[in-house]
Amino acid sequence: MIRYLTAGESHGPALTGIVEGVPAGLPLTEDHLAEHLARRQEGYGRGGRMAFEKDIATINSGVRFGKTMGGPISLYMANRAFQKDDAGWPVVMNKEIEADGIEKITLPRPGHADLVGAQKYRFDDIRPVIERSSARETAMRVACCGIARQFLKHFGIEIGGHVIQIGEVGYSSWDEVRKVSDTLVQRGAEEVYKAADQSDVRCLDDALSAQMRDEIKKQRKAGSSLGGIYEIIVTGVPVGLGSYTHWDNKLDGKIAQAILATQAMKGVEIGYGFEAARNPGHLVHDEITHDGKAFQRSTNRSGGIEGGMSNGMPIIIRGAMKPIPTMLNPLKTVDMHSLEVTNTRYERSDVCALPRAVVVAESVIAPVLANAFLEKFGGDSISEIEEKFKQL
Ligand code: EPS
Repeated sequence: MIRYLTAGESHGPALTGIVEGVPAGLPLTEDHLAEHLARRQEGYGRGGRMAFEKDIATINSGVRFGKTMGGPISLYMANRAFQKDDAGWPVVMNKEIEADGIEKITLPRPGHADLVGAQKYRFDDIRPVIERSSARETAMRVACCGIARQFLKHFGIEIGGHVIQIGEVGYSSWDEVRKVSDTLVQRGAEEVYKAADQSDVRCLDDALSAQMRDEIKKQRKAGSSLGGIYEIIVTGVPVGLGSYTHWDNKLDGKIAQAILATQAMKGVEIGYGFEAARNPGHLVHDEITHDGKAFQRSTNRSGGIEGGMSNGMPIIIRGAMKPIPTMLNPLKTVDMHSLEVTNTRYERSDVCALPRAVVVAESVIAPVLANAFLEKFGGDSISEIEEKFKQL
């Protein structure tokens, strides 16, 4: 099974990742990881930091002659902000004593990990919480998950996402969202993300893209921030990934966990999701057909998952991201030291990270799908897995 761990702080020297459980013989180079890392950095609404970070993951172990060796793969990614923005970090990293002149951050931002993180770990300074809870960590997540994504691609499974709503701006109705989604699955997920990448808000509709940009501009001026909804499509999925036999084997449950475990995510649905709750059964379930070769479904309202298992139809996931808690226009908070009621203080941030978060969401579900695939067709090497997969 593929497992990964990331380490590193937002303004520390680097992010590190370890990915284990990748079968031997998978073609893998730094260039394979670079594609999605670069995509994650593009998007309207991003903050100043993305102008100078150039995320490149260096592979330090587990790969030889461009192929995995079956052992742990370690990745390294430098933070350019380490030089540019000291944040007190270079000075205090390897000292046991508290350095003079390093200002403590004591104003927790509503909606952020700041206050609870400081309470939980008994910090009198929010800085350590900010550093590790920051979405900077998603850069290494995309790199680690890029390996699982490369594995899935090898077996014809592609993942692609696009934005369907930013703030109030989005497709006019559920029917429209569904129609867009139905057309997209015909194109295959790789084409979906490549087409979405043509828009700097990652929306496939040009008119909507322009409105979304205006909405972000408006909230930037107002000193606020924006979230939204995205859709992720997975194509090429074989029947039977996941299982109905135990709660923790269910593919939809695992996908939901991966999405909600991503910074700022507040909601997830699969297929008709919440819409299924508003409709009677005959308008929700997908009728079963057979084309002489295989069972099919006449529609894909279940979003490719029935009973916690992939049913061979494309998997459709929608995720909701909240607006970023760091805003130019302050909210009320309480100083952790003086207990004085005051305003939050602004730190450099993105106004809307949703277009970039789509790439993170595409990435985090890759290990989930790869593991469900390995559970069914698993082996120690790619050639062994290929043999099992061909028998399907
Ligand atoms: C982030 C704050 C900003 C973002 C950062 C996430 O960084 P900074 O505080 O240095 O301006 O740019 O995202 C990234 C650096 C990234 O690579 O995604 C936060 O507080 O979560």
